This record gives sequence, structure tokens and C-alpha cells, in this order.
Amino acid sequence: MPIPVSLIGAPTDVGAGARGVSMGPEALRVAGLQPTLEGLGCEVIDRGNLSGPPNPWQPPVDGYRHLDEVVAWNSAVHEAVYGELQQGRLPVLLGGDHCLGIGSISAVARHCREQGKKLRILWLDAHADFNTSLITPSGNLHGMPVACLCGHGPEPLVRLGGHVPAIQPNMVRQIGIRSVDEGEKRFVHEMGLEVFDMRYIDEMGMRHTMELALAMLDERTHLHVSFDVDFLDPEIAPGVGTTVRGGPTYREAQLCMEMIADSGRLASLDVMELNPALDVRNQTAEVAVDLIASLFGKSTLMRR
Ligand SMILES: [Mn+2]
Repeated sequence: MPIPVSLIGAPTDVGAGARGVSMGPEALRVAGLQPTLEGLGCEVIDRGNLSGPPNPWQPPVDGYRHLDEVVAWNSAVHEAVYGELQQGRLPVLLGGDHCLGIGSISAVARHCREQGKKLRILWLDAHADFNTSLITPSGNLHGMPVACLCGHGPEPLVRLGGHVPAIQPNMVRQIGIRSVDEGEKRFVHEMGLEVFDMRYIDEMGMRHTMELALAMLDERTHLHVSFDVDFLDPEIAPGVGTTVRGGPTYREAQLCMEMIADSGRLASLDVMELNPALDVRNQTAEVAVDLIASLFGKSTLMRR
């Protein structure tokens, strides 16, 4: 049976520190995401774009920038993702900035609670996204989604999915991390988040990293991948607002995606932080589509 996939665009940059990721969904469409997935045997519906408030571009208030707008967008994302899961479809959220992971993952967690499923979240990112208003330097909410999901953040975001906290830290595996603020680092350790940073990947290799990140999945596990495009080395993915040198190479990223595909458990996906305003001839969107193809089972080698 073909995998039923729903594309959901969330064209906003209200949680980001640079404008432009609001154009991400369209760039992924232009790079051929739908036909690529169809070519792999998926049955794809493009639900179009969600709508929400514009970016007011204001300084932080009580430690947060654009909190009302971020709540509005995340509520829309939550409902859309939850709706697709209820219909037995695999939602692919096209961001948009990474604050939208709150809406998406709170919906996935709600679905898992109702269905009695275990949840494993792979957070592919250069950043831990575990800031709070007390430790964030910027107030940009795209640096806080994992903390919010774990119950630490502004009330309306923490409560978004109706269950507080939305997830437990032990459901999360962070991969590719290489830029963490000082206070954030302490908080990540305190909360016991499992982090495979670039030092770990350098020393142990992507294969070993993914074996651990994917360990102990079973047929009752829902696997969610939250893919921040800044996970990738800027050499192959210049089109992001927060590039950090020293990320996974093209081949390492492919192996990461292929091993996730091999697990057979992928059930929902976020593709976040793609910024066409900073890209070069849409190459970052094309790399992202390439990697998503591997995530859905395309193998570059002759395998069966
Ligand atoms: Mn991120």
C-alpha cells in the first residue's frame, strides 16, 4: 500500500531572527518535493499553506518576540498535523521557522497518547533549541521549541497540545548539535536530554550515532523527525539564517536519512528553517528534497 503523505505549508518567520523562512514551503515545492515522493511510491496530497498573522518585527516583550503570533501559527499547525494523523496520513510540515515544532510535535504527542503509542523524536539541528526566556540572548522563539515541549516556556505554548508537558525529555534524540548557548547547555544537561553533538559524530561516526538514536524502536513506536536544514554543513546548505560551520557532509546526512528509512518507523516529519532569501539558486531546497527522498526509502546504492 502506498504511504499516504500530506504536505502542509506553514509560511512564517515569526519565531526567527532573520526574515525569509516564510518562503520555505514554496521553495521545497519548486524543488520538486511532491513528484519526488510520488516517484518513490507515496500517495501525496499537498494541503497548501496554512495562514496566520504577519511578522510584526518587534523587539522582545518579557523575554519573547512575537509570542501572540507564534501561538497563533502553532495552533494552526497543531490542528493541521493532528488532523492528518487522525486520518492515518503521514504529515510533512514545510516551515517556516522551527518554533512551529511546538505545534507539530505537540500534535504528534497527543496522537500517540490517544493511540497508546510510544514516541521517539529525532531532532536534527545545529542547535539544541532548548532556550528559555531567562537564558535566551535574543527572545526568538525558534530557539525554544524543545524546552517548550518539555514544559518550560510561556504558558500558552507549553499548554498548546492540552497536556503538560507535551513530551518527556527521554523521547528526544538530538543529532548534529554544534552551537549551544552557555545557560542552555546547563539546562540541557539538567533535563537529561540525549545529545549526539558533532564531536560525537566525528569520533564515533554517523552509523554508530544513528544506531543509538534509533535503538529500541518497536512496532508500537511513532518516529517523528524534526529536520532543521541548518543541521547540514553550510557548504551544502547555505540557505539558512543561522549557519554553523562543521555540520554533517552530504554523505553523512544521506546515511542518517537512509538509516531512519531502514527503521521503517517514520510517521511524521518537519522540514524547517529553509531560507530562500539566503539560498543560491534554490540549491538548499534541492538538497533538502534529496535527503527527504532518502528518508522515504530512496537508496543511492544497489540494495534490496
Ligand atoms: Mn532548530
